[in-house]
Amino acid sequence: MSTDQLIITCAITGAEISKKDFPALPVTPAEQAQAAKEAVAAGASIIHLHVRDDQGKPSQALADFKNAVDAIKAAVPDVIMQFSTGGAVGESLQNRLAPLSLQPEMASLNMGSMNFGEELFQNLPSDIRAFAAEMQKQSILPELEVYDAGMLEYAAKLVQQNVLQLPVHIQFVLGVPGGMSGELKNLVFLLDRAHDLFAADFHWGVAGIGRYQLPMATHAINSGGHVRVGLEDNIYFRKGEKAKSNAQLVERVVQIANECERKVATVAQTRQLLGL
Ligand code: KMH
Ligand code: ZN
Repeated sequence: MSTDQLIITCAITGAEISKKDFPALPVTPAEQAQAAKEAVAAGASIIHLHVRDDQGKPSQALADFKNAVDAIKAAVPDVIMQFSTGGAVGESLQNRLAPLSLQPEMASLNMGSMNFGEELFQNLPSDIRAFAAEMQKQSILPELEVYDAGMLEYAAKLVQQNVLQLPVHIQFVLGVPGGMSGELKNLVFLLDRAHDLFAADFHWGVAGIGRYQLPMATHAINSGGHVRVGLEDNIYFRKGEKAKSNAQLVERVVQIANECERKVATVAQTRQLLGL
């Protein structure tokens, strides 16, 4: 589905980076609320959310999600929240599902197992179906996280089986060591396959990891896709220069979009585009 409106998602925290490695990473509810507020002011309409416990460790505990969500909602009442169900590598299925009882508008749905750096990120077919069923039950829109071509094929299979409904919303996550890299030809290939599999009945965005963030965002802006940026995916503003904040990464996407005459979607427009 092509649109002139550009949805910007900001992945403000993630599960892989620690505050020790990157002091500007928002990890407390207050820091996450401030980061979300700045990202939305800069042009983001969706916050992809991982949370931490009071030691700063990745957590899927309901109480930790609730604290973060309450703080974010107080700071930016209208923002679209997209909970991570991936969590940190090794988290149990049960824990990954737990925060969905807070009924966010969106949640991530990881479309397959893979090596994730040196670790195994496990998403068995039965896990994926369980996540999809829970999201459907709670009226949560799944964002299909696709790291590799086989995961796109599996998404099409789940549509055939009526486990997922059209239009699907796909996020290509490119550049994770263990998945497809963020080379342009990979994104072009994935988009081509997505058209074969879903005709025009899908929305897509791209999250380029590390040095792929900027080129992937630029390509999406120029080809009708949507963009995810944020410190979860990339902590550099440019080679050798760390990002100051999530908002700084969003601001650059907005600048490029403006230059390319692509309008940045408001929160209300994003809801309308994605049928939330
Ligand atoms: N932290 C990664 C293992 C998601 O949010 O659903 C998985 C991840 C994807 O970040
Ligand atoms: Zn994530």
